[in-house]
Amino acid sequence: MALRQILLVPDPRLRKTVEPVDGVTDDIRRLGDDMLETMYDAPGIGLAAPQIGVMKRVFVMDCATGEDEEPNPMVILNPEITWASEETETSEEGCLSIPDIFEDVTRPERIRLRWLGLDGEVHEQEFGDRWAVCAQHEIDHLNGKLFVDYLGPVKRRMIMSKMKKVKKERARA
Ligand code: K1U
Ligand code: ZN
Repeated sequence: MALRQILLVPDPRLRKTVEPVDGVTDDIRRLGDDMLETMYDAPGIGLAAPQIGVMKRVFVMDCATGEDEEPNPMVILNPEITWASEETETSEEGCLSIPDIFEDVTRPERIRLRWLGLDGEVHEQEFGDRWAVCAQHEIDHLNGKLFVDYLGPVKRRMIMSKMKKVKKERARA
């Protein structure tokens, strides 16, 4: 397993719609392992492949809270939302590509997700709570969308200009 570098905004790769995977191969299994290691190390509760520069429809997530839930790492290939609730919920989101910024985003409260698993089987399951929020955030990444796109233009521009400075500082360090 290897830690991968997480891209920061602005980066054109974070604005692309990425391609489905053809199937489960050793490379895809390795990618899933690397993404989980990178996500836990960050630390985060999700990570999408384009965030490490891999332009494939793959994301990982583990929204189990350390206190009362066992770790539940999930590797999700070619996800599709097959149903979303009319009820919405607003919750605070962060992004490993936009570090140290947390803002409220409103999304459907529950979703039904269909995906290809590393076992080669198609799975379908309903998600709520943090799992639903995280899956929607990660699928947005696969379509080149970021959580700041849900904010007003003034807030979004402030965040993007702060991120340009952060990237410059990190490049100098
Ligand atoms: O996709 C990403 O950028 C990862 C992101 C996922 C996410 C967080 C919150 C709401 C929706 C999606 C993160 O994991 S940011 C870090 C974070 O939320 C966190 C880190 C440590 C412990 C708990 C949460
Ligand atoms: Zn993100």
